[in-house]
Amino acid sequence: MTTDQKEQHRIVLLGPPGAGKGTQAVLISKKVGIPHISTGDILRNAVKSGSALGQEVKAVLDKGDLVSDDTVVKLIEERIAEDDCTAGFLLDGFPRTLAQAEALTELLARVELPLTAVVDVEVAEEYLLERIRKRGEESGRSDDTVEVAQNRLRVYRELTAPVSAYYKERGLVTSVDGVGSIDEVSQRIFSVLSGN
Ligand code: B4P
Repeated sequence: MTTDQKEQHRIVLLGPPGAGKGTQAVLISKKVGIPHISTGDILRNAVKSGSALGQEVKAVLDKGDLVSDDTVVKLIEERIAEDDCTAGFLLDGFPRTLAQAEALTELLARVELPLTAVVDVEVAEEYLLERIRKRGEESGRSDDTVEVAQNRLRVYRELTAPVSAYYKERGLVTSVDGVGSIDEVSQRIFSVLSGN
């Protein structure tokens, strides 16, 4: 591995819906200088554009279910092959299932550029529902109603929580307390990424 590769950051940000992954990802990508890749943003943009993919995924997002692994893995494969990802990237909201995690491992093994860190942002459910409800009021996101958020949390417990265990077995995960101000949480994440 060259010196350049050692300094690269290929990071996955895990956590339940509303944990603040998107909020923190913007700050980390700015500080570290790597692109922020959010599958949630990519899918919402597809819905807005009215593309064939957008029409397909709208109903899934509105219910709080997960878009198919094949679709999301293909989106990520294409995105991380772009030039701006050669120096690293931050994945926010991906992988969300074990199948996605396995696909990502294979994808990165093929190019010999494994993940350098997985950060799991932990927040208790009582805070999550309140944050999501508030965001729904402010942004009007159609999946931010309490009812849909409860389904998203159920989907998280069943399908996404095992992803954290998958990376724990590989010694890659550091958990970070996601309760506190946005600034406090980012300080915790930055100290994990800088190895302090
Ligand atoms: P995402 O866009 O990933 O949304 P999220 O998990 O709800 O949000 P996040 O954790 O990023 O929270 P945020 O920072 O915004 O996914 C949306 C949907 O897309 C999914 O339900 C699924 O259908 C689909 N999808 C996405 N990826 C997929 C995949 N890989 N496979 C299949 N389907 C996929 O923060 C939430 C709120 O809390 C904000 O209002 C924020 O201001 C506030 N907040 C943040 N930090 C805070 C703090 N420290 N204190 C108080 N409030 C805080």
